[in-house]
Amino acid sequence: MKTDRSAQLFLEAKTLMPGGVNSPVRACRSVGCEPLFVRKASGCMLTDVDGNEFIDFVGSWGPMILGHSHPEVVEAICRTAADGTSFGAPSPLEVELAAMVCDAVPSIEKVRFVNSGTEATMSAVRLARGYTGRKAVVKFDGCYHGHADSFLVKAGSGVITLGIPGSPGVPEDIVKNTLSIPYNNEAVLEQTLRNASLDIACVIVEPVAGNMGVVAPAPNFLRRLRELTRELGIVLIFDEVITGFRLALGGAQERFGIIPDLTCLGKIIGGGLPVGAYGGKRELMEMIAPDGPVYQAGTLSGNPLAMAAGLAMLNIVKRPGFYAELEEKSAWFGDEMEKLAAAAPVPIVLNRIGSLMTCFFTDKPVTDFESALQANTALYGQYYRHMLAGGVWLAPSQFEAAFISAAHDRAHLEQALRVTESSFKKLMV
Ligand code: KE4
Repeated sequence: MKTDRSAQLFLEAKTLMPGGVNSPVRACRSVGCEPLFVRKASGCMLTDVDGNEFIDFVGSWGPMILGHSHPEVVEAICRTAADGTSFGAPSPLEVELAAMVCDAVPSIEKVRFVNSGTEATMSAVRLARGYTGRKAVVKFDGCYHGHADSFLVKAGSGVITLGIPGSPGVPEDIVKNTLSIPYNNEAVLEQTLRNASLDIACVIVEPVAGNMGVVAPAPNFLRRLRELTRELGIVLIFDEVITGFRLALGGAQERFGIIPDLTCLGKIIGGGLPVGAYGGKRELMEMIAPDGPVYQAGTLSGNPLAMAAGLAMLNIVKRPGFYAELEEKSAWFGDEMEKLAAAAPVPIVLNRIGSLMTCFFTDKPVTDFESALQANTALYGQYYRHMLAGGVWLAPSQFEAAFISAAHDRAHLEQALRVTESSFKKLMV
């Protein structure tokens, strides 16, 4: 595969930006190759600057549930841009998108738009601390909630991909208020939350983990978490930046029937433009300035261009049958992948929920961070490189998700299965 132009761009990029990228995982360090630079994308296909084409299973890490350059999304962006992109003043489109989010997400009575998932989660934690007057935050090993200081404790995604233990620059007295405990472990959860000395403001959780690779909640885990936090007056925050509008119109909380106090959103609600959001019960959200004393602000929050992209995308995903069709296609693909994994020369465990999946190169079930870390990342690197050479674009990390979109048709998925079969056969321990 010709990659001269990407190589040239990467050389220049590295002189201008840390690692030559604007987000660490894109540097492809953990899969033993240099990143390819993308020129354009349409539907489920990406085209790099050397003209190579790939079936895309990253989808910009989740936003592209419709596939790239969906005509209705592009049209909405172009039409809106002609009237101005950001005013720093209220505009009708944010009211429309807020109404749609409040209508779709069971826990959200009021919502505040921000510009990224990180802003959403850090603001939700600040709100929980302001509401309860308590300091401690409980998160789960392997879950990633963005790069705000208090979350960089045993975090997933790029933090574990790059083997960064936490991060320099995060003062000890910030992270001393963050407790990270094992995902899916009810006993440790109960013991921790009942430890009154811990002064816990909130628990933040990915209701389905996507940042240690895909790990579903154990059957009773979310229910127990909801019961305990309600009993102890601890704010329960669902970080649905990945799962929101992905696993159902109402996200994981609709799929599992567990309603948190606050929900964080991102990715899909921006239609590919930078949008995050946090929302929840009126009583909590009215603590946020200017109604209440908990401060949070943002120059580009709610800007009409991003709102228009999000509205266009949500107007399509809320159409009857959208999730049923995505679910059926993903289940079929997952079943075919299971067959290939069973026939592979190395042990592979496939975790899938809805249109999210991860192939773990391990022989044991992956139910938490500890078991995810048993995966053979060198084998994942081989898999990644074979798939890329075969024209399939995967997450450049064992600890991420693959995303199926509405744009992945049967022909593309069958092609991806053929490349997977040949890639699995080439794997060598
Ligand atoms: P952003 O600040 O990157 O918009 O969102 C942070 C975030 C919060 N919560 C969850 C559950 C997330 O998955 C994320 C970001 N996801 C990663 C990939 N797993 C973004 C990719 C990247 O960091 O480049």
